Amino acid sequence: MKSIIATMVSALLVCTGAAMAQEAMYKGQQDHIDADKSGEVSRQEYQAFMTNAFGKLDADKNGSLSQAETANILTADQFAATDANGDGRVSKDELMNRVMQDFSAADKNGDGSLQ
Ligand SMILES: [Ca+2]
Ligand SMILES: [Ca+2]
Ligand SMILES: [Ca+2]
Repeated sequence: MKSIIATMVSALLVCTGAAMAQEAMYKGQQDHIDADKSGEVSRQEYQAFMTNAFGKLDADKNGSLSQAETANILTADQFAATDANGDGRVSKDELMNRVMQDFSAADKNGDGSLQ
């Protein structure tokens, strides 16, 4: 059974992923997520897209995201929640951990892809 805190964290994760997906849709990048045009986004496709997104967001190419670099997609609270070790920067691992948890939360039937 999920605790209330776990449920709230899941809700936050979904919000962040949804915001990123919306951003991608807005920029006409949905084809980039569904790389093989199967009509579904697989875990691999999602991971590849988010890895690419990390590279684009990391404006100064220092390997981590500052709050300023994520200002368009993360609120201060979302940034703090993603910054697992609390060092004020979101590393690639921290982002990937979060978005892949988000993927799992969104994959309600557990088949490893999002329709
Ligand atoms: Ca696909
Ligand atoms: Ca950076
Ligand atoms: Ca961090």
